[in-house]
Amino acid sequence: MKGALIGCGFFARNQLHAWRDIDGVEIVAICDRDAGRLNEAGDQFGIERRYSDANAMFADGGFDFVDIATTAPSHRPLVEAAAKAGVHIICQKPFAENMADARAMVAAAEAAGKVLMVHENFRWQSAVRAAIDALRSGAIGTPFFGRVSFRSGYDVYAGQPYLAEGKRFIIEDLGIHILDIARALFGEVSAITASTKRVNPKINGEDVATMLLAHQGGVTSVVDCSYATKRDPETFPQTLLEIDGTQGTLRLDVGYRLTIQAGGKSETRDVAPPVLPWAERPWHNIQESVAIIQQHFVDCLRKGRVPETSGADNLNTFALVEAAYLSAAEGRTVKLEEL
Ligand code: NAD
Ligand code: 89Y
Repeated sequence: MKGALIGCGFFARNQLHAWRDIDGVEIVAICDRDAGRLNEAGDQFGIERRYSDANAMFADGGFDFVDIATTAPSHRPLVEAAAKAGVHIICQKPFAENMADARAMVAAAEAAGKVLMVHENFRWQSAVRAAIDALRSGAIGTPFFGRVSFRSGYDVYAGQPYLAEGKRFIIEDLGIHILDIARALFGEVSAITASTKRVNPKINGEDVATMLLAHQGGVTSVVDCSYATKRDPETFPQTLLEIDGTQGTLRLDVGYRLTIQAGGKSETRDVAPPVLPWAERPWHNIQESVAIIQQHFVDCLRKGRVPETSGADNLNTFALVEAAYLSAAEGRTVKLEEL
């Protein structure tokens, strides 16, 4: 299976490492408008075909899928070009800049008969996945309350300076993953109430968001995110979980410790992710999930299955982002059917 990658920036390095480790997959071409980044990635990963223009790369072809690792403004034109070129697609989050673009991208891939997966990797983190599996196996009965929490003071702006510049920040960039985990755990959402705040005066968007979700299946969850939390231990990039069910409780605590209490017993497991050979702490958690989601994409293509985080699935996560901003702006609960 041959692939091409567009966007050789901060995060793409992880994706290129992960592709190199997947059996039977080769990245044969890369593209970036920035010549320095393009050549650095090409030299590091030994990729000869290099393009500054994605359309020229699509015209030359010779690959089965494209991995779009650019930021959101370029996603729609690149996904549409990929669909036109007849290749399968992985696209980074945030999937789009608005719902209309997101829906158009899903429609373009469907019309071309190609697989479109969003690189929504947090639900694939091994610690989070251990919690999802335990919950789905009925370990604590039927859940009725959940808290999905990400609070940190880590300097994300150093590696990703654009995060400090946008009008929107934490919900669109990070909350999107945490909302997606809430969906993976508790199902679709009927209504959301959100409040946001900017604590760091040096950025333009919000760096704190607290969201209350009413899930269709009856769970109430709190999704809280902060990049203004100065605390020891610094837990970046761990997502913490508190889930109460009819038969017990599940907690994913700091240090990747998963505790399940049910039937009078308490079991604590270490679900820490491995540090892959090319990974480094504290990013190893995210980096491992990149390898897992890319393997999932390849497995789905080989078996003719729809990826768990397909473009169509991600419309519901992206709708939560839009609904959260609307709720915070208008100071009201937003029903998802409004979007
Ligand atoms: P970046 O700005 O460092 O890199 C993006 C690169 O894309 C740049 O080098 C830019 O020149 C190139 N580019 C943009 N538009 C292009 C176009 N039309 N054609 C060719 N090249 C183009 O950004 P980043 O920090 O690497 O983030 C990329 C995406 O990855 C973002 O959407 C971000 O949210 C996402 N991200 C995801 C995770 C995750 O865990 N899933 C983590 C970090 C970042
Ligand atoms: O861009 C973000 C992401 O997707 O994961 C963490 C991050 O790099 C900073 O918030």
